Amino acid sequence: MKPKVELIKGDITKIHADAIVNAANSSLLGGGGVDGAIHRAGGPKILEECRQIRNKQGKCKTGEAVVTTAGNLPAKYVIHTVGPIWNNDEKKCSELLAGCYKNSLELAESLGVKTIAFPNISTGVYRFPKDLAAEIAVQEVKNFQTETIEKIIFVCFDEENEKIYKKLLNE
Ligand code: AR6
Repeated sequence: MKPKVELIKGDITKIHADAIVNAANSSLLGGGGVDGAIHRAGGPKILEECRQIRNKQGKCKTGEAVVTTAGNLPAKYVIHTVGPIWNNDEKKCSELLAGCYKNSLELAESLGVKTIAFPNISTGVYRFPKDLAAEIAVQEVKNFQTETIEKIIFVCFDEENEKIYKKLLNE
């Protein structure tokens, strides 16, 4: 099945989807940016579940993903993935970012998720170049083979990302 791919400009905490993805850090204990927004809007239950995951498996490695429920958010699940911090090693950073999308999608598939929303992972504090990050995100989403996911939403918070995704998705 080929999922529908959509672009929305706005705040991912407002999205009604089965799963929203969080651009977390390896501590899983929250931070700023979209991570801060998700924990603020979702309430303490998400952090509590993150703590339990940490107690069980330790930190979350870059490129990997874990899941919690979504607390007070309109989604069912939050998939927390850890993007790479951009360091000019384009090959390595690109592989790790691709892993974030692929592992999040695989986790979503295993949960029977039909709709999933992604923020622009690593393009904030982690300084990944936005053009390259968008190319990787769109490619991973388009390559993904799925039986359950019907819709994938890219949620762009800033205008620059919105422009980049608009152009890429119209090609
Ligand atoms: N909804 C959707 N996208 C958002 C929102 C929102 N409410 N708020 C920001 N963005 P960042 P990173 C966009 O910095 O670069 C955190 O402290 C933002 O415009 O949130 O992966 C974590 O704990 C940008 O395009 O995540 C980590 O320590 C994108 O989300 C670190 O930041 C990602 O920006 C992760 O850095």
